[in-house]
Amino acid sequence: MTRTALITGATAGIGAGAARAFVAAGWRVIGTGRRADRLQALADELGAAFHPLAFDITDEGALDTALAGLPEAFADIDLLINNAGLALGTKPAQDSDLAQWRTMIATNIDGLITITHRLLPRLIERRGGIINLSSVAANYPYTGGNVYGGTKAFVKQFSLNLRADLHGKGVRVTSIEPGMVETEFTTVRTGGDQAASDALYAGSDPMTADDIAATLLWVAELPPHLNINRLELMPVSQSFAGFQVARA
Ligand code: 8X3
Repeated sequence: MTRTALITGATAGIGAGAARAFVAAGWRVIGTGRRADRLQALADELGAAFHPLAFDITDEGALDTALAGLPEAFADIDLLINNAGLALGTKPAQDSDLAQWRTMIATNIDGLITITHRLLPRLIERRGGIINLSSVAANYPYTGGNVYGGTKAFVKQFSLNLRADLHGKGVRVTSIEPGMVETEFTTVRTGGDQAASDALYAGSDPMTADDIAATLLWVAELPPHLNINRLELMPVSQSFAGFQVARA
């Protein structure tokens, strides 16, 4: 039986890679995002198995209208991949822009919980699954991570708490916590600084959107009695640094 995945943030990066991987594996995919032209390009590429659904995840009314208008062939959603999210800013908290903090919370937390809340009844009915894109930033503090890391820690803990609430319902929930993946993530974070993005990834052999897409598909296609609770991934070139000490 063909299964249907709804992937948020499918206009680029991990979300677009996941849309391609899931369609190639025989899934139907609903790809959501703000940029209708990018979703349409993906629809042109992937054909009838892909349904573009353009709306802003921070706009609850638009989200409801979009979900209500799903064609019948895509209405039975088996898997929600909460991928939409962003980091804005690299400055320490004391120099950060409050508006950027609020935008991250609106997308990474408010948008994610809203679509999850809306789809939970269908996912329970179909004994489906939820895969949430958290980050290594949920697990390790770093300078400039402030609210971004806080939102990703929320996503991780929300995932684990969903597991507890969904106990016995047959619904799988997974928190995926990637480290460095080369996508538009850093150009978005730096307000379009391509040189900063190139410098960050240069020579580091970072993970790719396709690496994470393959991981998402693996998690989704595991036998139904298995649940990956949390999965943290890094490129081999990325590891941990120590504490810092301020001296008088
Ligand atoms: C961001 C992960 O390692 O690029 O979610 O800061 S990292």
